[in-house]
Amino acid sequence: MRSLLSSRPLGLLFLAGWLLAAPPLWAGLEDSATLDATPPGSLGGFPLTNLVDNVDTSEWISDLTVGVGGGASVTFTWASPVAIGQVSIFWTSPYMPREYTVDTWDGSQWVTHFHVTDTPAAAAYANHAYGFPASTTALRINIVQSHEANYPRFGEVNILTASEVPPLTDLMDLPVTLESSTDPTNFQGKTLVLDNDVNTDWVSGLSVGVGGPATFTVTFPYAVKFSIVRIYWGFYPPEEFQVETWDEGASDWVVHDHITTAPPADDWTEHQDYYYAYHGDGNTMSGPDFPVETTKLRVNILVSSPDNFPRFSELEVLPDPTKVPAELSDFTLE
Ligand SMILES: [Ca+2]
Ligand SMILES: [Ca+2]
Ligand SMILES: [Ca+2]
Repeated sequence: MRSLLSSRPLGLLFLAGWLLAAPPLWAGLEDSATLDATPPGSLGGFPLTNLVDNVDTSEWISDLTVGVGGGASVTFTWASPVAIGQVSIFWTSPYMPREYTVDTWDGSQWVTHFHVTDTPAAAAYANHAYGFPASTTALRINIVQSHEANYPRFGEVNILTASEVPPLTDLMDLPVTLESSTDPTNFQGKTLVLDNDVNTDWVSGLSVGVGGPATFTVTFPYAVKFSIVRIYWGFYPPEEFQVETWDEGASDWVVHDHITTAPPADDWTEHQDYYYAYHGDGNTMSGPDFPVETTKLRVNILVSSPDNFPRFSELEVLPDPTKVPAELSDFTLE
C-alpha cells in the first residue's frame, strides 16, 4: 500500500512536509503573566521560564511523576483582565502530545476553546486564534495526554492581544471540529489541511482502497455564512467529489457543487501538477449558492484519484468574497 502512495515524489513529501516554518518569536501578553504548572514542578533544567524566553528550542518538561503519556497543564494568570487574540505554541521536541486543550477562566470555571486530538507526527507550531472571550484573567494549556513515549513538554508560548490579530478572513481559523469517515485510521492527520502548507496533506484511512471514497466534515462553533470554499488537492485531485453544507431543518446535506473528472475550466487552476478547486456563490457551481447560515461543511469524495487515496492539502472557507486571500503559492511541491 505504501508503495502506491509513493508512486509520485511523495516519499519526499512525507519528510519535508512536517517541517513547518515557524514565525519569529515576540514579546506578548505572556511576559506580564504569572506561570504555574499542575502538578507543580518540572524536570531539572527544564523550568517554566523556558516557555517565555523567546527561544523555541528551550523547553519546559513537566514533573516526571505524571508518567510517560501522562497529563499536565500550564496556567498563565494576569493581575488585570486581558483580551487574548491568539495563542501560539511551539512544540519543538519530536514528542507531540496526543491530546490537549486551550482554555480560559470565566471567573468560576475553565472554558475550552480548542481541543486538539490530531497532532502532527513531529515537531510543529500551532496558532490558536479567534473564539477567545472579550476578557479573561487566566489561560490554560492543558495537555490531557502527552506522547506515549514521553512527558508533557513544549518549547515556547506567545500570546497576542485581540487588537493585534487581523480580522477573520478564513472561517477555518475558528475553533472548528474536523471529522473524517475514516477516523481514527487516517494515514495522515486532518489538521494538516489547516497549516497553510500545500506540501502537507490529510490522507484518509487506507482501507477504502486506491480510488475509494471518504468524507471530510468541518463543524463550526456557531452558524456561519460563507461565499467561497477553496480546496487544494495537490498531486491527486479526485475523479468525483461534492461540496456540501448541512441543512439543520431538513436534517440532510445540500449539494452545492458536484465535480467530475473534466471540471469546468473556471473551477480548476493548474500549476504544473498542482490543482485547486474554487467553489463560490454566483460562480459555476452545479447546485444552489451557499446558504445564509450553516454549521457544517462537507467535502464528499465519491471517487478519489485512480492513483491514490482520498486526500487534500488545504481547505479555506471565506466569508467575504471581496477579501479572498492570495492563493497559497508554493506550487513547486517539495
Ligand atoms: Ca515571547
Ligand atoms: Ca523556550
Ligand atoms: Ca497542509
